[in-house]
Formats: sequence, C-alpha cells, structure tokens
Amino acid sequence: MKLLIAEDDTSLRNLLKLYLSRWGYDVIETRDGNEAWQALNSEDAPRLALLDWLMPGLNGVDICQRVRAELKEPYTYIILLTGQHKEQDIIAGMESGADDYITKPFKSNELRVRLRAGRRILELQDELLMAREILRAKASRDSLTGLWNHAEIYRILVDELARAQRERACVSLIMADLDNFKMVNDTYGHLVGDAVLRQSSERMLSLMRSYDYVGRYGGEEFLIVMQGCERKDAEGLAERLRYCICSEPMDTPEGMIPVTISLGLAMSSPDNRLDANALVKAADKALYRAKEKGRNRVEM
Ligand code: GH3
Ligand code: MG
Ligand code: MG
Ligand code: MG
Ligand code: MG
Repeated sequence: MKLLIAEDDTSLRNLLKLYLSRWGYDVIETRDGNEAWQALNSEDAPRLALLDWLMPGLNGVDICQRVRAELKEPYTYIILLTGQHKEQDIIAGMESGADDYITKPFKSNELRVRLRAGRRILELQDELLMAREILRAKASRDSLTGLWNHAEIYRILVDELARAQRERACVSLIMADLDNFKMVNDTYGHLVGDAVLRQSSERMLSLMRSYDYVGRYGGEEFLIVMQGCERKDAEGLAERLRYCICSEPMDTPEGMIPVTISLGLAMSSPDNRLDANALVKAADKALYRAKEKGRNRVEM
C-alpha cells in the first residue's frame, strides 16, 4: 500500500522510510507541505499519509484541512506525527481533520499498529464504496429482464432530449407492447410469462446499437430511445424489433410459444420539439393504433 510521508527533517524522514519500507509500504517521500499536498491531490494518490506539523510551505494542519475540504473520495487517512504535544495541539490537530495523532519521539511499534488501524478504516470504506456502486447499478435495472427500469429509461429519455436540443438533433421513441400477453399468462402460467418477457428482452437487446436504450416501462411494455433524425432508420429498427419477436416462437418450459409485439413510434425533431411526457404520449397513441389495426405491426 502507498504511503505518503511529509517530513522536513532529513534524518527522521530516512528513519521513517526505513521502518515503513520494512513493513511493506510503498513510500512516497516529501520534504514540505506543498509537495505533500500535490502528491495527495494527484491521480492515484496515496490514501495513507503521515504528516509532520511544522514544515515549509503548507503545514500538516493546513494539509488536513485542505484534504477534508477538497478531496472527498476516496478517503485519505491522515496521521499527524509531530513534536507538538500539548493537549490543545492534539485537539487542534484532530479538529483540522487528522484521523490520528502521534507525538515525537515516536515508538516504532506504536506507529506500526496505528497505521494498521488506518488501513482497516480504508478497507471498510472500499467495501462501502463498492456496495454503493452495486446498489446504484441495481437500482436502475429491472430485476426480471436486466433492462433499464421505468424510472431510469424515463431519465435517459429526458437526458437525450436535452442533448438533442443542444445539438439540434432528433430523438426517436418506440413504445412496444407484447400482444395478448394476458393469454400467455392465463394459458401457461405466470412463470412461463416471465420466461417470455426475459426472452423478448434478450432478442430486443441484441438488435440495439450501443447508443440506443431499451427499458421495461411497465409489465409487458418497453420503451426504446434512439438518437437520430432519419425516419426510415427509426422505422427500420422498429420493424426489426417486431420481426425479432414474431419470427421464431419463444422457447419456454411449456414448449415453443408464438408471440407478437406491437410498436408505436414518435419523434422529436428541431422542427417539432416534444418534451419527454409529450413524446411518450405520442408513442403510446401510435401503439394504440397498432393494436387497433390488428397488432403485430408498427405505427407512427
Ligand atoms: P394487448 O395486446 O392489448 O396488449 O393485450 P395484453 O393481454 O397483452 O394486455 P393486458 O394489459 O390486458 O395484459 C397484460 C398482462 O401482462 C397482464 C399481466 O398479468 C401481465 N404481466 C404484467 N407484468 C408481468 C410480469 O412481470 N410477469 C408476467 N408473467 N406477466 C406480467
Ligand atoms: Mg518539521
Ligand atoms: Mg394492455
Ligand atoms: Mg400487451
Ligand atoms: Mg400493456
């Protein structure tokens, strides 16, 4: 693990380096506060720091304050190692944002275990950050299909519309809904219905370009957000989506089940800007027409 030392006293710095290297740390030496701050504020900075208080440039307490104010994540664990040993010094040092405080002359065994305690804190923080990442990723996905969920696909649509407006571009939206899906459930049961939903999602995903988005908007209803102005591109994709569902029956535990899908297409363009709500409504209307006209078709 990388560890930063900031110490202006050369012999003490060398002694520290000797110990720390022996304990397995990858030591970064700095001689003054400005150098130390730069190292802590760099790419891939050390997350464990052993700071002297009195040294040229920024002092150890200044650095603590600056780290806490400006470097939020990942956390930097700071130990002040200083000759200032009065009670009010310790209080001021800890209040500046230090995690621990050791007075000189230091005892090497004590330093070793205090550093180990710091590493434990950093490991816990890493676990928390990872858990938060996983939760975030999960919170935006539909658990059955792995597609973007209702809230996320709507958020994506809002973002894409804002971007399209800045870039004077278009956004196309497809609302798609499996046909007579209630009958699949009623005939084969809910689990088979779920299998059909998963397989339909997989097929649709396999057609998507990297910059298109497909989300599960409701039960058996999907939203597909596409960039681009070409009506025939959007219609082409909608038609391919329709075809990928009906071309082969779904493979389920209850056998092969034929399924079809209806799709409604709407577009927001520089000549006719729609907001997310209006665009969803327009796609929904088009979908309704596709249902009325007999299902398994695209309308716009
Ligand atoms: P239409 O062609 O007009 O869309 O008819 P439909 O039967 O597909 O539409 P309807 O709205 O009448 O029924 C939708 C069905 O989708 C009813 C509901 O039980 C089912 N459904 C919704 N979510 C899920 C799900 O997560 N799993 C399963 N298995 N079924 C679901
Ligand atoms: Mg000093
Ligand atoms: Mg319906
Ligand atoms: Mg349906
Ligand atoms: Mg529906």
